[in-house]
Amino acid sequence: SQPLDLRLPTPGCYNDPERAGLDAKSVFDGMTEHLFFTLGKLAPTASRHDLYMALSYAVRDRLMMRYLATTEAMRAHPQKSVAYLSAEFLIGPQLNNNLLNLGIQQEAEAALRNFGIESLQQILDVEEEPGLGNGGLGRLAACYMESLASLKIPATGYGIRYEFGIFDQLIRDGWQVEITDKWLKGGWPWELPQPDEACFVGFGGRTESYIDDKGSYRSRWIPAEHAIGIPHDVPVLGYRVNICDRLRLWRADATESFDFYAFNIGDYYGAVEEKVGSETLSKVLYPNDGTDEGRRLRLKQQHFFVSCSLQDMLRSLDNRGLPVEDFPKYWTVQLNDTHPAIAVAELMRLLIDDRHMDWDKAWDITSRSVAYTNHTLLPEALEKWDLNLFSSLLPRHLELIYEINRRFLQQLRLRYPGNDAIQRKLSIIDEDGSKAVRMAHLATIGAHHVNGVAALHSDLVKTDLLPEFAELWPEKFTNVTNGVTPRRWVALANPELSTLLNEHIGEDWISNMENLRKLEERQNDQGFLEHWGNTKLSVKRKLASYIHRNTGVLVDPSTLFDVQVKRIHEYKRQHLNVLQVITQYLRIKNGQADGMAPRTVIFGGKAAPGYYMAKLIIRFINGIAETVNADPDMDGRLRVVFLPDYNVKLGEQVYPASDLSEQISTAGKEASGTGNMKFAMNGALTIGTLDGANVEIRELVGAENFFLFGKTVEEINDLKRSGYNPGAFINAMPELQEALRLIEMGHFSNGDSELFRPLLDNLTGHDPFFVMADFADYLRAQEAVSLAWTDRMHWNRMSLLNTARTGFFSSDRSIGEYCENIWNVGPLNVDITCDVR
Ligand code: C3B
Repeated sequence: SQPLDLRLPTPGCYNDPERAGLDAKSVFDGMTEHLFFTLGKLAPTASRHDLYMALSYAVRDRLMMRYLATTEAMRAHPQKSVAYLSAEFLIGPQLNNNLLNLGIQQEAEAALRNFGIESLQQILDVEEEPGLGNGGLGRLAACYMESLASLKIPATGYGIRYEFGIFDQLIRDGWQVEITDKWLKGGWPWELPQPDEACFVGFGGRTESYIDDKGSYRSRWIPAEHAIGIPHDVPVLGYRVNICDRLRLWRADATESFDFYAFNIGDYYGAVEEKVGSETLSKVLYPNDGTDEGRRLRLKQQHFFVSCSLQDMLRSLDNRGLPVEDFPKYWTVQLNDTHPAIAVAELMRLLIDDRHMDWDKAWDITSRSVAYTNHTLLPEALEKWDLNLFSSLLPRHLELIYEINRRFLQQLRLRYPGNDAIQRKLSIIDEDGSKAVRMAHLATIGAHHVNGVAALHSDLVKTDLLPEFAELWPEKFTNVTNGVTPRRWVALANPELSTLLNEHIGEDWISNMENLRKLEERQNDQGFLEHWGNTKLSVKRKLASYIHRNTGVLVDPSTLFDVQVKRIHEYKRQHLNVLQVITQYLRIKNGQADGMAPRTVIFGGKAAPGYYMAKLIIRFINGIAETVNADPDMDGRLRVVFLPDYNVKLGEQVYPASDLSEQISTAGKEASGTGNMKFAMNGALTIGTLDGANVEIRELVGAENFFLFGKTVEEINDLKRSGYNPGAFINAMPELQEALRLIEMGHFSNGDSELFRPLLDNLTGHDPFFVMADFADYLRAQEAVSLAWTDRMHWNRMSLLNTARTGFFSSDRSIGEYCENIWNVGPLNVDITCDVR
């Protein structure tokens, strides 16, 4: 077949914006065409949603040249590509990001004016975001895809196209109410279904042995049911580059053969049931963040997307005439936590059963291709599958896992003769209690590298989580501190700050965040610091108006915006923050609030629907908010706001408008955090514990520009060992006693003294996350915050230094480290006649 001539559609347009379709007139023409032909609408009657769709299609057209050029370059000159396997990709709104990366935000705005729209924002507001993730882990995957493309690394993000993403959160009477997320209802213009590239996946059934042509015994799997995965591709454009990577999300369909069979024997309803059953596979995202639900459907989802993805990678070798043996030369497979860990067994199965490879060869290929990122130490988050469930769903995989395990345990016996304990401890099969498959062990044994997500976390993976594995294979274990993309989280989210930065240090920081260091030269420039403060204030005004529109609470933008947005979890300790707010409330009430900074305390985040304590914490925040905001004594001094339905879009409004970032998890519990980075880049100061990436943030911005408090990992462990008694801490703090007493009296629950009892019992009983132990020091650190706020120039200087010194947390740096230390991949050069400007 003729290779695609990408030069044809736009001849000679190199560096000519008009011919490249990137000028306002071309964007307008593209919109007009799509309104007419794609959407069946006439311009004068088009709604904002129509215009959003038309603009999105026009922008998508402009990605296609880069997308196809990338595919073509990879076909013509194969090189190693990253396969990022993740059950979640929390990509956020797409339109503005693509406009920014193409460099045509102004052109789009100009085009929109011809349709009577004054600002791009009016159209951006219409966009529905795909909530295909819970929180940090899913958002990290999205930042990494953006950085991969910006660094010109060929990559595919493989995941699931959930029909319903993370639920929408409403607040009713202070409680969280979950609403189904119908993100596809208006049509989503950013995906390209590719039914021609569908893959089959089996489930259940049995295995059988047979003798192959060469007379050797082999095993094969006879699944009881099948599903089809239809890829839906989302182009991922990098910042001002020609390459365009992709996100390949699998949607489950029923297999036709089964439908037809049942139909022919007259069992029409049986056929429909099968169809409904397999479509359910990609129906909904599990809304638990960091806890293992252990449900059959979830394991099915994991195997479904992993199998489709690996088949797709193998097929890409076949299509280019490359030998299967070269798999590790062309693919590096990254497991984003253990959710895709079944890949170790599935790749073995595909190589051994389908490609008839022998064990050693298949294991060599698998273990040279796969690497694993651990994102949590919480025991309840470490995936374990009940053996019966596992074998009923994936009988062939279990056989392979037994063999992987047998060989591994043999290796252990040689290394530690007579040490049965270590075998039990490291075995993939957990034999304590009811038997289970430990996915972290499977991933660790199958991977060539295992990394944690912040320096402290990676150390704890080695010392606490997998110490014996780390001793066995020290070179396998490494760290890659998380990062976030400066395009979305500064350039897009904070245009006010971006303009200031562009004017004073140039635009280079957007692709090289370390250039923000140049700001340090301005740290003693009074005029500049004032400008810095005013920029923040103008962003805070926008958030204040959002808060008023969405919650009815009026907040004063000149107060200190003290913000905690993240999933609601006991280890993240939103309740510690609330208790501190109650103390401030009491001090104001008692006339002891001299020197206290006037604050607006803002919360946002979803709780897993089955996590009772987290939902009660939301109710608690809203109870306090109601009492505080209704009390005239608090006017001008204290406001408490809970922002419903926290998501990427809302995050883009919140981070830039924050003065203080609350990163107050119990030391050792938050693997990294990434919100902490977004706040700091946007000039918020952190109040935080020595946990996750907070440690590195503090080192980089300087201890004097960070409000540290709380017990260290060692101190927490000591407390645990010596028998922690929260009562002792409570007794030493009269203010804390008073706060607890008020809660108990029903002061924040309209006299209901039972409402928050489970929370109080938890804190005063065993207090598993050491809230009481850290309270006094937290209060002290908050007083230091108040004091610092009184000297505004000094505050602005600290804020500036936070921005200047957090370039390290760009996901470009993280991805650079993965490429260099784990993946061994390099950039792809794509030549197209229409270079972006
Ligand atoms: C999260 C961790 O809780 C965060 O500390 C970390 O920054 C991010 O991952 C990204 O590494 N995490 C999550 O969101 N979901 C999980 N199941 C496990 C970890």
